[in-house]
Amino acid sequence: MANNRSLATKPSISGDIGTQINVESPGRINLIGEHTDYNGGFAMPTAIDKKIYLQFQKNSTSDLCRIFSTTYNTGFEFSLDKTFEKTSGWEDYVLGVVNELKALGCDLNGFDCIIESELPVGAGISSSAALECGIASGLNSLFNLGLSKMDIVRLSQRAENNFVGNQCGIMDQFSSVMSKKGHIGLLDCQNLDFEFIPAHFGNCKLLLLNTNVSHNLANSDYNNRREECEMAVEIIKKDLPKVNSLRDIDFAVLEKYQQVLEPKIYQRCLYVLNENKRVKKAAEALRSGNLRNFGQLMYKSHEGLQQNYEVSCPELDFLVEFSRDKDFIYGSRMMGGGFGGCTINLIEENEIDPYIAEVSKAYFEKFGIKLDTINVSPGEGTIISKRSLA
Ligand code: GAF
Repeated sequence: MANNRSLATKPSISGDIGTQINVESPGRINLIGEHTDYNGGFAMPTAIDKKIYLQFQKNSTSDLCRIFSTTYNTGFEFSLDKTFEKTSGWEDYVLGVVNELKALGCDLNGFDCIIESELPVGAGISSSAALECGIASGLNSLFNLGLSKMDIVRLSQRAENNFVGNQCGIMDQFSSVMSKKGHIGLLDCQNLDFEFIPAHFGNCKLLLLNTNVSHNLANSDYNNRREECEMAVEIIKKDLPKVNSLRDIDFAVLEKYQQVLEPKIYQRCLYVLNENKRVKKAAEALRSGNLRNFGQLMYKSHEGLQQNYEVSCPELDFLVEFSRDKDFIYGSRMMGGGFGGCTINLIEENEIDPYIAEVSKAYFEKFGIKLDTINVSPGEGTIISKRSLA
């Protein structure tokens, strides 16, 4: 097969050919604004201090590429000259990016890449976007391709849309590359404005609770939500040709179409419009330091995702409900695409340890599943460094 021969041993990036490129490619969190990105709406993501680390070096071949993950002690190799076959594994994120680079006519040669990850897979903190953007950034530097950060964001998104088959929006790739340490971004997904708001959370911290479930229809259900929103836009556009996304309609317009749209589709649209409104309020709450208000908006976001957008699951709902009567938790909601993964919680720092013990016990008693926890803070977007080898 052309692209998925396994590579059992780590290639040595030892130092005899040219330059070594090191990339730190972070995962992301999203405080509020879920499933709004592909609807041209608003979100509040940031990169985090947990990352994928990648090392790149040219090898002496014109087309052999060797990729090795030290985290999973496995690798694969592929030839640039051959057509890539999909594997349905992590390899697809690498191959998808290389495919997009080839489609742009980039001049690539054989290379070796070693990957180490501290991002759990399936937790909803975008290990996939981190891998895509890390590969794209590393190859851009290694082969002097001259791509801008925005080119890298877009081609990584295309890799996921075209090769992996997940019709994701731009939020994950954008925040992994563009974030600023210590800030939350207010991302306008229509014109890609990114306002940095200082992440002043007072005596609170951000805590992720990983359900450790990933309900297996995640990709198809995600794509299906996107299609439902696009169907609504198509219908409304017939009368209002300037409408290109749900961002272009307001509540009054949506009300007019309530009888025309299927009830489920109307419900999806209503969620998106409400969520956009919440994000703007949340940005204002963060700017003015009103964290209680911010937290309440997180809870409302979860309710919308659970009831109207229907992308939550019992495990996520349990964790959010469990937090509700705790005064030291300001807000809690599912994060990311849904159907599993993490909740994000704004919680008073000195309550974190006892809360983890309490919620982990309750979660295990209910589902028989171990709860994982991840402390996160807003980190810098992609960091690239070069080392010249003698
Ligand atoms: C996933 C997607 F990749 C993002 O584009 C976004 O839509 C998110 O789900 C939901 O907000 O992470």
